[in-house]
Amino acid sequence: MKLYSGPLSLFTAKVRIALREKGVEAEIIDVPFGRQGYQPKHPEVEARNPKAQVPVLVDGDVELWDSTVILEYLEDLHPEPALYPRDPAEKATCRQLEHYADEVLFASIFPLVQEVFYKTDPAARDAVRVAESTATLRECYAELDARLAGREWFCGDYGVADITIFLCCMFGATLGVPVEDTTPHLATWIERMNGRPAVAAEAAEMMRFAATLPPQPAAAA
Ligand SMILES: N[C@@H](CCC(=O)N[C@@H](CS)C(=O)NCC(=O)O)C(=O)O
Repeated sequence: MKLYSGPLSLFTAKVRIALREKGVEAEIIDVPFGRQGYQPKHPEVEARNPKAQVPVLVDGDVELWDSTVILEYLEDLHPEPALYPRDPAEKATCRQLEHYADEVLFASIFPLVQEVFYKTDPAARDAVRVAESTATLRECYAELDARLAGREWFCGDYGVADITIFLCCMFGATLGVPVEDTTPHLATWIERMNGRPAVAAEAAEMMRFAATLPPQPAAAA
């Protein structure tokens, strides 16, 4: 099994954590990535994904793109330990929360990626855009906090919803919007997530890679 992987790709990290949790060996092939973004595109990713994005999983004749599709394939192939609830309603809720994290939570983080990660010089950032995204992200944290009240994990046992939401919160924190004590259920859940070896190992690896990146190149005069 081969995984075309972005070292700092949140969507690939979902798959890497699932592989670790399930103890599945895969050859991880890092695509080019830096402060210039995903350029040049890896030729195998361009050839196998019409959207030319990571992650892409190749397992013999099976070629898959999109983290959600890949996670479901891994679950069918290696049902234990389960990362989705078995109960249909809980499973649908888990998928819904994953979709929420991918499409809503991440949408409030992406402007921060553009303003904070890609523009290492704070003077170059659009302060209004940063403030608006920060406020939207904090609203999302408050909604997630309310949902977690009285629960250990987001739906049933630990699983895909937790992994996906955690990665968004981790990105939020590294981009200047950490989960704070004002959302205590979410803060406690983050600690619980950090206590999982697969999650901690993935987070440490991403931080190590991020530390190797030079600041953005100076603009040409
Ligand atoms: N819905 C897709 C999103 C994948 C995605 O956005 N991948 C990013 C990296 S996190 C990418 O490859 N970006 C490069 C590009 O869009 O050109 C998934 O869940 O896999």
